[in-house]
Amino acid sequence: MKPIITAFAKSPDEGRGLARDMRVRWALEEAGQEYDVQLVPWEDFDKPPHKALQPFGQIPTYEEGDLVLFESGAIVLHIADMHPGALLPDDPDARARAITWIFAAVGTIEQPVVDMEVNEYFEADKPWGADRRAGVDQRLRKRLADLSARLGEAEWLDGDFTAGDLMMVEVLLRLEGQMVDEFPNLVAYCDRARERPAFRRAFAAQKAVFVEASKGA
Ligand code: GTB
Repeated sequence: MKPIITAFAKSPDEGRGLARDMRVRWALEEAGQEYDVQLVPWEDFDKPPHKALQPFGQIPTYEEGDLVLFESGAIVLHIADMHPGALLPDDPDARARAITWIFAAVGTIEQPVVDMEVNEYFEADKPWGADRRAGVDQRLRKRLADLSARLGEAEWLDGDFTAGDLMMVEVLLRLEGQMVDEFPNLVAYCDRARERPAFRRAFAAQKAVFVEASKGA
């Protein structure tokens, strides 16, 4: 069954692949699973049809028959489960460790990344904005330093490429040209991942949506 995912009708990232449908597209491409995309305009995010799929009015979502999922990490994990051998190792311990990295990506690294973005967009002009930013930066830098130390010179976080790497790279790419550049092994890790044919296909697909949406604008 061909799943349907949702994505921005016109992504504010202007086709840079930073919105969270990109990680779902990438996982589907790694799994060799065809999919359809339903594009959602901003003004429809909080309306009933979309909110019935995503209780917080966000993208991405994932529909497969009667199954409706939201939360990009859960969607990627489901895709990995549906395609044994593509994104998670068979060995139970290695599989559990790969899933741990999915959670580390969304819970431990993405959380201060989002704090940083919120500060940039909504708090920078507040009297306390700069102080808060200093604290956010400090926490994020410590997280990246710890991740960099753990990765070391390894190719991937735990053996072969897994859904854990996919999610971690997706989070790190949001810091490209920013703090992640302080950690050359994390930059090289992202570059390696970006060379994967599945990443390239997913990136091209999301970019094509933005290019099409911009025509005549
Ligand atoms: N925890 C959820 C998940 O992982 O699925 C978070 C989903 C989420 O934040 N989705 C965003 C959204 O729908 C789009 S991707 N926001 C609307 C809302 O919350 O009302 C986040 C995003 C947006 C824009 C850029 N950008 O312009 O660079 C990058 C990332």
